Amino acid sequence: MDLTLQVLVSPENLALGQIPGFCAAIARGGATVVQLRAKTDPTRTMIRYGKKLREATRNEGLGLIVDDRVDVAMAVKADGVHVGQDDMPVSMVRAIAPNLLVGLSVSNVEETYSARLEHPDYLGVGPIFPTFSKLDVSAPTGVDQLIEICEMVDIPVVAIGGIGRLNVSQVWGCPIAGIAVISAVMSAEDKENACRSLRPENQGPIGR
Ligand code: TZP
Ligand code: MG
Repeated sequence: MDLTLQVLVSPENLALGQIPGFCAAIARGGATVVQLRAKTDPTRTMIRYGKKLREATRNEGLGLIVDDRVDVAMAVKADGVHVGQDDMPVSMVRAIAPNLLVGLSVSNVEETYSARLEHPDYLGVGPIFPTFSKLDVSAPTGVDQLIEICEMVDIPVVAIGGIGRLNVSQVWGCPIAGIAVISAVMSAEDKENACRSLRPENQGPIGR
């Protein structure tokens, strides 16, 4: 899966009826993956929403990852699931759902030591910068520690948290496979251009 640019959505920031137009717009802007991250919605809402996302992402050539919920990921035929430090261990996800790509979140070097032993397919690292989009976040990882983490693993690293147009070039300066964002795209009026402005090839000489 191309992990370059992932956008996190939920019924709170994207209405069900907007899903097809949204997926088309972000795909034009260069997004590669959509992640369904719905912390408070009932399972049935997630399924209905996730099925709509699956249809639209498939039409636009985008990947689909579901946060936390292995059952929902399987039910909507997502490509992957993203688990955190308190979620289902990677080995158990694999036992239940051998075909799902599995991402695991870490915030720092210490968590990366144990994450390596879990053998996820990719690592989500963050929050890189301070963010208002997640309440229970750890201290910001920072760009220097992000580089250190990239050097500790031989799997793709996806940076998340507080990433926007003004600081994205710093992150693309690290040996990462991709970035994941909420507000930089979901708060923008023009979501296509918001995605375009985050792509590595659009960062000028400081970026990658
Ligand atoms: N995990 C770490 S930070 C974060 C998540 C889900 C929120 C990212 O949102 P934003 O608006 O891109 O900072
Ligand atoms: Mg989680």
